[in-house]
Order: sequence, then structure tokens, then C-alpha cells
Amino acid sequence: MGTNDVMLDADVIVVGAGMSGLYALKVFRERGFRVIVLERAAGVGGTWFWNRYPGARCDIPSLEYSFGFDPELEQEWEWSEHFAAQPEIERYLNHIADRYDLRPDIRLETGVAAMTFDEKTDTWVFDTETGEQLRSRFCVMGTGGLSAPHRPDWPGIDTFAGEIVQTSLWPEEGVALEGRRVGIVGNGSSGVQAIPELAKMAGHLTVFQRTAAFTWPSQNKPLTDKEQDEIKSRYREVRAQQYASPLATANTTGAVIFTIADPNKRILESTPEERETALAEHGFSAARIWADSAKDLDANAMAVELFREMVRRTINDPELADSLSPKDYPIGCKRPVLDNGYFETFNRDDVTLVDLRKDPIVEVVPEGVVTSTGLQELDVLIFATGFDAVSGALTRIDMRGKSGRLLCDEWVDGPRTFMGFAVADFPNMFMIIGPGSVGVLATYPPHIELQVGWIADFLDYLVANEKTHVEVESEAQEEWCAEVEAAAVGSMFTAPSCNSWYNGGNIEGKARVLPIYLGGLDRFMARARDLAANDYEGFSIH
Ligand code: N01
Repeated sequence: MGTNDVMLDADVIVVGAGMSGLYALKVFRERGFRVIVLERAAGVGGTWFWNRYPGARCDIPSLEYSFGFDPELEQEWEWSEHFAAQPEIERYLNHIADRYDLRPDIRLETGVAAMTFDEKTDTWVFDTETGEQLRSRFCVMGTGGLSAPHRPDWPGIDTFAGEIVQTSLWPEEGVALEGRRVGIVGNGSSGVQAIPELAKMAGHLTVFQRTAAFTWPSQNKPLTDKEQDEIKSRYREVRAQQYASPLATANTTGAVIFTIADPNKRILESTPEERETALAEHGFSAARIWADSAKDLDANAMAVELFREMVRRTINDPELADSLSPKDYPIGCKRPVLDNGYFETFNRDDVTLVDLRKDPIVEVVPEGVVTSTGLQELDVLIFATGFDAVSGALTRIDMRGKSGRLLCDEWVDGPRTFMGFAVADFPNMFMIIGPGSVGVLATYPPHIELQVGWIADFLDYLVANEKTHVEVESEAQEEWCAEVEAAAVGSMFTAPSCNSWYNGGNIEGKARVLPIYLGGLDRFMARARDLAANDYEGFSIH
């Protein structure tokens, strides 16, 4: 059968019905493509479907963590808080699915088990977990950067008689926590958000901590009509700023969390009095206001000390304060964490911290978790232990490109892509916010809009030129990987003491690579537009 007469179920199959997949479906369909979206979950929303644990909330201002493609939607949708909680974002994404009539083309509870590129027909064949087989010319992966859950495999874990739950797979029907003995493992963004809420619900909460967290008060509050109207009145300007900025932000809240207040402020040149004033004015955020701490490890160490001082001032018990004080890794190597009363929660009588550095895990038994000092009896054990991030959602699919090459084998030493959009030897496959792009660093909705727009233009170009095969040239891919590596030099993400999901250091045996372009979204998109203007330089098309 020739490439043109093969039977296709769709022109484009999109994997995932989170933010990326929903928007991709809308745009591709408007461009005239027949699209099917395959989604493992029972509902749309991706991250915001799965992560429904108590306290789950976004830490980007709601008015920025939303789509800008439709000014009417922007004006009509009312956000209730500066930082929206999970139910509100899930509602927003369901509203988008309904408003643009996306549901007919989305197949829920249809995970992708395998994908194979058929070289004879230039098509992708999908095998779903429900046993169906589907074929499309192109595929676009909207599988997310933080969507492949990771759970440690502690000895005896299967013997636990209570309930085991993961924050990133939280059951829709909820979990009974009231009055029960609850344990939680992990204190990254998920754990830090969940811990204060769990403490309010549980009879007793035990927190198993391996690494103390740098976390900053979110300063979340209800969004007043006046605040919302002010931003909505200049939304085009806010969006333009987001689309053109390195991290897709417009800093509408003015919070000193992800940005440095004053680029000239240097902690290495500060006096003790200036640091004390910073603590009085900014509290925990005093550790984030010095520009030199982002690039200089000595400056960073001084900022860390300011943070530890704030922990000591907040926690009543000095030994507990010491356990909760981050050590041995710099600020900025892990993603900033935002909290609502995290440290204060540990002053409660019904909350216990188990510092796994001093008191390691021995095993899990039916009654609970045994550490070197004894048994912690539990009814519920919650894992907030993160994700096989950036590449995991892709490598967990049995994805075979040319000559049967398996993606997870190709990426055993870390993902290699061309600008996160495509992979050599995996023709006709595009990724949204893939490894090697600015990825998880930029605010997702505007970032997704830019990337989906670029892919849609490329698909239009291929169809207009009657091409059925597009593939990245390996030299272009290698050059890009070298550029990603060069852009990371000197950043805290690559500091030898840094183990985080950004660099694969959170998963035992995972390649230690930073598959994120630190050059900024503005430069990244300028480069992508140049490629397009040059007939998609770096791609071989026929
Ligand atoms: O995952 P994490 P997360 N034994 O990897 C610990 C986004 N997000 O789900 O540091 C004991 O950050 C691990 O310890 P260590 C956001 O981008 C956003 O919390 O590896 N502990 C760590 O404490 C975020 O960065 C929002 O030593 C173990 C924790 O588990 C990203 O998702 C909310 C362990 C994992 O932290 C990931 O956050 C939630 C083990 N064997 C998530 N293995 C917001 O918008 C792991 N840990 C606010």
C-alpha cells in the first residue's frame, strides 16, 4: 500500500488530555486536521486531574496560569484566589473542553501502551491499553513533564495492612483521613502543600523527611474584583509580556518568589545589619532577594544560612529546627516550593517528624513503618515522592521509531532531542514541552500556546507541500544538545550537591542530565521561528 492510500483513524493523534492536549486538539482541529486525543485518565485535566490531594494548588498567579488565546474566555472566567487550588483549575480545564466542544474527539480511559512507526506507510500505529489499534500520520505527545509517578520500593511495602496512596494518583472518591494515623513521605512541592492540610484532618501525622526543603510562604489570598479587573483591563499587555519573557511570566503579583527583587543586590557585600533588616522585612524570602546567590556558591551558602535562621526563629524545638533546616545543597537547585504554614505545622503536638538522615527506614510491616529507632504505627501511608520527570512519561511508553529503535533505549544516557520538539529516528512525532525545551521552567499555558502554534504551523507546511515524512537530522539534534548543556553551565541545577528531578538525581539509576534549556523561552521561540522561516532547517522532509 502506498503512503497515500493507507487507512488512517486520524491525521494527528495527540497523547494526553491535559493542558497541552486540550489546546493542541483545539488548534489542530481548527486548522482542518482530523484529531483523536488518547487519555489514560477518566477525565480531562492531566496533572490537575490526578493531583487532587488535600492542599493541591498552583503556585503561579491564576491570571497568568491560564490560556490567553481567547480574550472572551479570559474576561469571563473568574479566579477566586491569587494561586488557584486544584478543584478550580480542574473546573477551568473542563470548561475549556466544553466551551470548545473538545470532548467528542477525546477518548478517556484509553492509555497508550505502545506506539510504532510504520516505515512503509509513514504512519504511527498506536496500541492502547484497552486493546484497540489506531493509526495516524503524525503524533503529538502532550504527556507532561511531571506525570510519571515515582514511588520508592521499600522492603515489605506490599505487606502494609493500611491504605497506601500517592499524591499524584489521589483517588477521585477521596481518602478517609479524619482521626487516623497518617504517614507522609516526601516534602517537595506536593508534600509541603499537603502536610499542613493533612495535619488538620489526621488524628496524628508522621512526616518522613529525607531532605529538608527550602519553602517560601505563598502569600496566597482571595483575589478581589478590583485586583482581577485591573489585570483583565490590560490582559493583552500581560500576555504579550508573558509570551516574550524568558519564563512566560508577567509578575502580576509582584511577589519575590521566582524573581530576584533587585538584580544589583549582592549578599557577599552585605552587612549583618542589612541581612537582619532583610529577615525582618521578607522573612523566609530574605534568602531569595540577593542576585549573586543564583550563580555563586559562596553567596548561595550565605543565603542558605539566612533561611536556616528563619527556621530557627519559627520552630520551637531546636533539635526539630535543625532537622527541618536544609543542608548540603544550594537554594535554587530544586524548584522553589511555596507553602501555607508548612513550618508552623511542626510546632503542633499531633505532628511528628522522622528525620530519615538520622533515623533511616528499615522496612514496612503490616502495622506501619519501621525505622532504626522503632515502629511508627500507621493507618494510611501517603507517598509524595515525586516523578520520573521530564522524560519519564515518554520512556514509559513502548515507543518504537525507525528500525524498531526503542525510545527508552535511545535515552538511557538521558533524553536527546532537537529543541524538545522532535527526536532523530522517530519521524512524524512531535512533543509539546519535551525534554530539551525550556520545559517545566516556563509558565505552562502560554508556553503551550507558543509550542502548539509552532507545531500546527509545521503540520500546515507539511500538508501544503504534500509531505508525509519529517525527521530531525542527527547533526541538528547533537548541536542542540550541546547548546542545552552549555546554557546550564554555572547554574545551581548542575551543582554537584544538587539532586533534583530537574537533573534526574531524584531517581536511583536515572541518567544524571539536565534536559532543560536554560536560555529562556524568548530566545528559544526566536530560534524556533528562525527554523520555520528557513523551511524548517534541521529537519529532513520528504
Ligand atoms: O516531588 P519532588 P513533588 N525516601 O521530587 C522525597 C510540581 N508541583 O511531587 O529531596 C524518602 O519535588 C524527596 O526527597 P529528596 C513542581 O514543579 C507543583 O513534591 O529526593 N523520601 C522529596 O522530598 C515540583 O517541583 C506544585 O531527598 C523520598 C520528595 O519525596 C514538582 O511538581 C505542587 C524518597 C519528592 O519531591 C515535583 O514535586 C506539586 C525515598 N525513597 C508539584 N524518594 C505547585 O504548583 C523521594 N523522596 C505548587
